[in-house]
Amino acid sequence: MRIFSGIQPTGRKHLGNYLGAIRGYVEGQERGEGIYCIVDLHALTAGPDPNELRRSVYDTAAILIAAGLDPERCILFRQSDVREHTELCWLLCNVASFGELSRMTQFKEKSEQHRQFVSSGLFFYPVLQAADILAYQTDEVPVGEDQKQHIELTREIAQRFNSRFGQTFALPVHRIPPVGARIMDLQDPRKRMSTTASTEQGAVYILDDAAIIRRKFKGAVTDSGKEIVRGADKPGISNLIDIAAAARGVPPEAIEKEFADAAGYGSFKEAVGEAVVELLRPVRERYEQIRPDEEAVDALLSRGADKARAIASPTVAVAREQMGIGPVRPR
Ligand code: AQP
Repeated sequence: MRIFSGIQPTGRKHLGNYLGAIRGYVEGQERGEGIYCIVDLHALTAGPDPNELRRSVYDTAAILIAAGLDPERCILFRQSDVREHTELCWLLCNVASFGELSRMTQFKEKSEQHRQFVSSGLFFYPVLQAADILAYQTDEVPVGEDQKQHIELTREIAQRFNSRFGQTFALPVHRIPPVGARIMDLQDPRKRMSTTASTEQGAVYILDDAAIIRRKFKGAVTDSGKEIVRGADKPGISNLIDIAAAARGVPPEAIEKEFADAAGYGSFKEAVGEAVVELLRPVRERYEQIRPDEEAVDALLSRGADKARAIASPTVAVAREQMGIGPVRPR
């Protein structure tokens, strides 16, 4: 079982990233061969400051290790260190259609956000993601719900490539956690908690300290009524129930039962905040020990890249060959 996933570099990874994806990475290294990549090339699509981008790769690596990734048991690396990703991306661009890329929800949403300059990098984002995944003959991709459409596109591209040029790529499936696949913004629970679109109060960051986390939950927007139950007309409470369930590792029904007699939303919000404080505290503490030693983090990313390259390179060589790239070979 080969498990692969990529994550954008930033020191501001949020609770959605943690519950929707990072916990799945950690669990993945128990079940199979986990390969995890910090996607600095994808991050270029947001036009980051170059020095900030470089540093944020260390921030993310330290967060992932603090959350439980063990570089001795999985492969953790920086995307740009393995050039095979960009080469395969270009090969796959010729197999992905303009129409299907135009229909990607993330592209439509982000091009709205960056209306003054929509880069073609943003348009090709899912093709680079497909290259990341397919280069490793991936079986499973742990992601949050927002990435489901991109994984479906990856399968589509792989199938098309295989039928046009011959069997080359494994077809990956996405793995979405049963609870926590779509954590919503605390201030606007109809919107996904997001690094770029959420306000400071709407998102809880993995590195927020306990007082800030408590304050954000205290101020979380709730709904009319008093019942602590999930429902389409209760997006705020439904989100808080899901967060509490995911943080404590119990089904949402158990949370509804536990708080069935609660006097109101106030004490429930406090309890959810407390569960998240306890969940994130050890991660933040380990992060503080790991992050200062940039040389050590760099060395492990670079060892990870060597291991990743050794896996990706033969697949990309086959893809080149199948497409007719390179010299004529004697039969
Ligand atoms: N709100 C969320 N709930 C559950 N999972 C989520 N993920 C993102 N938001 C939520 C999952 O986190 C993983 C890493 O995401 P990413 O950093 O590569 O970027 P993203 O998916 O585009 O989401 P972000 O971090 O909020 O960034 P922006 O603001 O740029 O969209 C992915 O598996 C994702 O599904």
